[in-house]
Amino acid sequence: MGKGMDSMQFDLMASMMCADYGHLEREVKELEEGGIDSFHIDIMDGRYVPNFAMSLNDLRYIACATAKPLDVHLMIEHPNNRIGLFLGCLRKGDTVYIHPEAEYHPSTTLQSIIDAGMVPGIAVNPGTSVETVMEMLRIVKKVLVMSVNPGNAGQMYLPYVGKKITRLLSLKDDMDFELYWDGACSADKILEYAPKGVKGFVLGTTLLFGRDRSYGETLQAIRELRF
Ligand code: S6P
Ligand code: MG
Repeated sequence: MGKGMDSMQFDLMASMMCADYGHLEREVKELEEGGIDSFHIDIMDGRYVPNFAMSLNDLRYIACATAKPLDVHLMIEHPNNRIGLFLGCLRKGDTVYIHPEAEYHPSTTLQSIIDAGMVPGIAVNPGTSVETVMEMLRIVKKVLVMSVNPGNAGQMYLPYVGKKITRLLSLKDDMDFELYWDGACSADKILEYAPKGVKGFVLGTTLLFGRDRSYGETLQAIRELRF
Protein backbone atom coordinates (compact mmCIF):
# COMPACT_ATOMS: atom_id res chain seq x y z
CA MET A 1 0.00 0.00 0.00
CA GLY A 2 1.21 3.48 -0.80
CA LYS A 3 1.53 5.84 2.11
CA GLY A 4 1.82 9.61 1.79
CA MET A 5 2.47 12.24 4.48
CA ASP A 6 -1.10 12.02 5.75
CA SER A 7 -1.44 8.24 5.33
CA MET A 8 -3.03 8.42 1.89
CA GLN A 9 -3.53 4.82 0.80
CA PHE A 10 -3.08 3.76 -2.82
CA ASP A 11 -1.52 0.91 -4.78
CA LEU A 12 1.34 1.21 -7.26
CA MET A 13 1.57 -1.31 -10.09
CA ALA A 14 4.53 -1.70 -12.46
CA SER A 15 3.65 -1.96 -16.17
CA MET A 16 6.03 -4.78 -17.07
CA MET A 17 5.84 -4.20 -20.84
CA CYS A 18 8.03 -1.17 -20.05
CA ALA A 19 10.67 -3.23 -18.20
CA ASP A 20 14.13 -4.22 -19.48
CA TYR A 21 13.55 -7.66 -21.01
CA GLY A 22 17.28 -8.35 -21.10
CA HIS A 23 17.20 -8.53 -17.30
CA LEU A 24 13.64 -9.41 -16.43
CA GLU A 25 14.39 -11.31 -13.22
CA ARG A 26 16.53 -8.42 -11.96
CA GLU A 27 13.77 -5.96 -12.88
CA VAL A 28 11.23 -7.95 -10.86
CA LYS A 29 13.56 -8.10 -7.84
CA GLU A 30 14.43 -4.38 -7.98
CA LEU A 31 10.77 -3.45 -8.21
CA GLU A 32 9.93 -5.74 -5.30
CA GLU A 33 12.76 -4.34 -3.19
CA GLY A 34 11.66 -0.83 -4.17
CA GLY A 35 8.22 -1.53 -2.75
CA ILE A 36 5.97 -2.10 -5.75
CA ASP A 37 2.54 -3.45 -4.78
CA SER A 38 1.85 -5.59 -7.84
CA PHE A 39 2.96 -6.40 -11.37
CA HIS A 40 0.76 -5.24 -14.28
CA ILE A 41 1.01 -7.59 -17.25
CA ASP A 42 -0.23 -6.20 -20.59
CA ILE A 43 -1.25 -9.07 -22.89
CA MET A 44 -1.94 -8.09 -26.53
CA ASP A 45 -2.93 -10.09 -29.59
CA GLY A 46 -2.24 -7.68 -32.47
CA ARG A 47 -5.96 -7.68 -33.30
CA TYR A 48 -7.89 -6.03 -30.48
CA VAL A 49 -5.02 -3.56 -30.25
CA PRO A 50 -2.45 -2.83 -32.99
CA ASN A 51 0.50 -4.18 -31.04
CA PHE A 52 1.99 -7.22 -29.35
CA ALA A 53 3.35 -6.78 -25.87
CA MET A 54 3.59 -9.58 -23.34
CA SER A 55 2.29 -13.09 -23.73
CA LEU A 56 1.70 -16.29 -21.84
CA ASN A 57 5.35 -17.20 -21.28
CA ASP A 58 6.15 -13.73 -19.92
CA LEU A 59 3.23 -14.08 -17.54
CA ARG A 60 4.42 -17.52 -16.40
CA TYR A 61 7.95 -16.24 -15.90
CA ILE A 62 6.91 -13.27 -13.76
CA ALA A 63 4.45 -15.41 -11.79
CA CYS A 64 7.38 -17.69 -10.87
CA ALA A 65 9.73 -14.79 -10.12
CA THR A 66 7.52 -13.05 -7.55
CA ALA A 67 5.04 -13.76 -4.79
CA LYS A 68 3.45 -10.31 -5.26
CA PRO A 69 -0.03 -10.10 -6.80
CA LEU A 70 -0.37 -10.02 -10.58
CA ASP A 71 -2.64 -7.71 -12.48
CA VAL A 72 -3.33 -9.19 -15.91
CA HIS A 73 -4.71 -6.77 -18.51
CA LEU A 74 -6.05 -8.77 -21.46
CA MET A 75 -6.14 -6.68 -24.64
CA ILE A 76 -7.22 -9.61 -26.78
CA GLU A 77 -10.28 -10.50 -28.85
CA HIS A 78 -12.69 -13.00 -27.32
CA PRO A 79 -10.71 -13.68 -24.15
CA ASN A 80 -13.21 -16.36 -23.15
CA ASN A 81 -11.86 -18.63 -25.91
CA ARG A 82 -8.52 -18.91 -24.11
CA ILE A 83 -9.21 -17.66 -20.59
CA GLY A 84 -8.15 -20.99 -19.04
CA LEU A 85 -4.61 -20.57 -20.35
CA PHE A 86 -4.25 -17.29 -18.48
CA LEU A 87 -6.07 -18.37 -15.33
CA GLY A 88 -3.81 -21.44 -15.19
CA CYS A 89 -0.76 -19.18 -14.72
CA LEU A 90 -2.22 -17.27 -11.80
CA ARG A 91 -2.68 -17.62 -8.05
CA LYS A 92 -6.01 -17.11 -6.35
CA GLY A 93 -6.56 -13.43 -5.68
CA ASP A 94 -4.70 -12.20 -8.76
CA THR A 95 -6.67 -9.80 -10.96
CA VAL A 96 -7.79 -10.30 -14.57
CA TYR A 97 -9.13 -7.37 -16.59
CA ILE A 98 -10.96 -7.85 -19.87
CA HIS A 99 -12.13 -5.24 -22.35
CA PRO A 100 -15.93 -5.64 -22.67
CA GLU A 101 -15.85 -4.61 -26.37
CA ALA A 102 -13.61 -7.58 -27.14
CA GLU A 103 -16.18 -10.20 -26.10
CA TYR A 104 -19.71 -11.15 -27.22
CA HIS A 105 -20.69 -12.12 -23.67
CA PRO A 106 -18.34 -10.34 -21.30
CA SER A 107 -20.35 -11.29 -18.23
CA THR A 108 -19.74 -14.99 -19.03
CA THR A 109 -16.01 -14.33 -19.20
CA LEU A 110 -16.11 -12.40 -15.92
CA GLN A 111 -17.92 -15.32 -14.30
CA SER A 112 -15.13 -17.69 -15.44
CA ILE A 113 -12.62 -15.38 -13.77
CA ILE A 114 -14.68 -15.35 -10.56
CA ASP A 115 -15.13 -19.13 -10.60
CA ALA A 116 -11.35 -19.58 -10.82
CA GLY A 117 -10.89 -17.54 -7.65
CA MET A 118 -9.45 -14.46 -9.34
CA VAL A 119 -10.53 -10.85 -8.97
CA PRO A 120 -12.69 -9.82 -11.97
CA GLY A 121 -12.10 -6.49 -13.65
CA ILE A 122 -12.97 -4.53 -16.76
CA ALA A 123 -10.76 -2.07 -18.59
CA VAL A 124 -12.67 0.96 -19.89
CA ASN A 125 -11.28 2.61 -23.02
CA PRO A 126 -11.20 6.40 -23.38
CA GLY A 127 -14.01 6.23 -25.95
CA THR A 128 -16.20 3.84 -23.91
CA SER A 129 -19.00 5.37 -21.89
CA VAL A 130 -20.01 4.41 -18.37
CA GLU A 131 -23.50 3.59 -19.69
CA THR A 132 -22.24 0.76 -21.89
CA VAL A 133 -20.52 -1.00 -18.98
CA MET A 134 -23.07 -0.16 -16.27
CA GLU A 135 -24.36 -3.71 -15.67
CA MET A 136 -20.84 -5.09 -15.53
CA LEU A 137 -20.05 -2.65 -12.74
CA ARG A 138 -22.32 -4.83 -10.59
CA ILE A 139 -20.13 -7.90 -11.27
CA VAL A 140 -16.57 -6.63 -11.18
CA LYS A 141 -14.42 -5.70 -8.20
CA LYS A 142 -12.02 -3.50 -10.18
CA VAL A 143 -12.38 -1.00 -13.01
CA LEU A 144 -9.23 -0.03 -14.90
CA VAL A 145 -9.78 3.35 -16.49
CA MET A 146 -7.65 3.79 -19.59
CA SER A 147 -6.44 7.37 -19.81
CA VAL A 148 -4.74 6.58 -23.14
CA ASN A 149 -5.95 4.38 -25.99
CA PRO A 150 -4.88 0.78 -25.32
CA GLY A 151 -1.94 -0.70 -27.21
CA ASN A 152 1.15 1.33 -26.38
CA ALA A 153 3.16 2.80 -23.55
CA GLY A 154 4.47 6.35 -23.72
CA GLN A 155 1.32 8.08 -24.97
CA MET A 156 -0.21 11.42 -23.98
CA TYR A 157 -2.92 11.63 -21.32
CA LEU A 158 -6.39 12.20 -22.83
CA PRO A 159 -8.00 14.91 -20.66
CA TYR A 160 -11.61 14.07 -21.58
CA VAL A 161 -11.27 10.88 -19.50
CA GLY A 162 -11.38 13.02 -16.34
CA LYS A 163 -15.16 13.45 -16.41
CA LYS A 164 -15.67 9.69 -16.68
CA ILE A 165 -13.37 9.09 -13.73
CA THR A 166 -15.46 11.52 -11.67
CA ARG A 167 -18.62 9.65 -12.69
CA LEU A 168 -17.15 6.24 -11.86
CA LEU A 169 -15.93 7.52 -8.50
CA SER A 170 -19.50 8.55 -7.70
CA LEU A 171 -20.71 4.99 -8.41
CA LYS A 172 -17.98 2.87 -6.87
CA ASP A 173 -19.20 2.62 -3.28
CA ASP A 174 -22.81 1.72 -4.12
CA MET A 175 -21.77 -0.73 -6.81
CA ASP A 176 -18.86 -2.13 -4.82
CA PHE A 177 -15.84 -1.77 -7.11
CA GLU A 178 -12.51 0.04 -6.88
CA LEU A 179 -11.06 2.30 -9.55
CA TYR A 180 -7.54 2.00 -11.02
CA TRP A 181 -5.67 4.25 -13.45
CA ASP A 182 -3.80 2.99 -16.54
CA GLY A 183 -1.89 5.21 -18.97
CA ALA A 184 0.46 8.20 -18.78
CA CYS A 185 0.39 8.23 -15.01
CA SER A 186 2.39 11.14 -13.59
CA ALA A 187 2.87 12.41 -10.03
CA ASP A 188 0.34 15.20 -10.61
CA LYS A 189 -2.31 12.62 -11.56
CA ILE A 190 -1.67 10.70 -8.33
CA LEU A 191 -1.80 13.95 -6.37
CA GLU A 192 -5.13 14.86 -7.95
CA TYR A 193 -6.88 11.49 -8.10
CA ALA A 194 -5.72 9.49 -5.07
CA PRO A 195 -7.50 11.90 -2.68
CA LYS A 196 -10.62 11.63 -4.84
CA GLY A 197 -10.65 7.87 -4.35
CA VAL A 198 -8.72 6.25 -7.22
CA LYS A 199 -7.31 3.16 -5.49
CA GLY A 200 -4.24 2.44 -7.60
CA PHE A 201 -2.05 3.57 -10.46
CA VAL A 202 -0.22 1.65 -13.21
CA LEU A 203 3.25 3.13 -13.62
CA GLY A 204 5.03 3.00 -17.00
CA THR A 205 7.46 5.18 -18.90
CA THR A 206 5.95 8.43 -17.63
CA LEU A 207 6.97 7.96 -14.03
CA LEU A 208 8.86 4.72 -13.32
CA PHE A 209 10.81 3.14 -16.21
CA GLY A 210 13.75 4.50 -18.23
CA ARG A 211 14.65 7.15 -15.70
CA ASP A 212 17.99 7.99 -14.15
CA ARG A 213 17.04 6.96 -10.64
CA SER A 214 16.36 3.56 -9.13
CA TYR A 215 12.88 2.10 -8.86
CA GLY A 216 13.19 2.28 -5.09
CA GLU A 217 13.97 6.01 -5.19
CA THR A 218 11.07 6.72 -7.55
CA LEU A 219 8.59 4.67 -5.53
CA GLN A 220 9.77 6.28 -2.30
CA ALA A 221 9.31 9.75 -3.81
CA ILE A 222 5.72 8.82 -4.77
CA ARG A 223 5.02 7.52 -1.26
CA GLU A 224 6.26 10.83 0.11
CA LEU A 225 4.04 13.02 -2.06
CA ARG A 226 2.35 15.70 0.06
CA PHE A 227 -1.41 15.59 -0.41
C1 S6P B 1 -1.40 0.42 -22.62
C2 S6P B 1 -1.16 -0.45 -21.44
C3 S6P B 1 -0.59 0.27 -20.26
C4 S6P B 1 0.79 0.85 -20.49
C5 S6P B 1 1.17 1.83 -19.40
C6 S6P B 1 2.39 2.54 -19.76
O1 S6P B 1 -2.05 -0.29 -23.60
O2 S6P B 1 -2.37 -1.03 -21.02
O3 S6P B 1 -0.56 -0.59 -19.13
O4 S6P B 1 1.75 -0.12 -20.56
O5 S6P B 1 0.13 2.71 -19.20
O6 S6P B 1 2.53 3.69 -19.00
P1 S6P B 1 3.04 5.02 -19.67
O7 S6P B 1 3.40 5.90 -18.52
O8 S6P B 1 4.20 4.68 -20.54
O9 S6P B 1 1.86 5.54 -20.46
MG1 MG C 1 -2.35 -1.96 -19.06
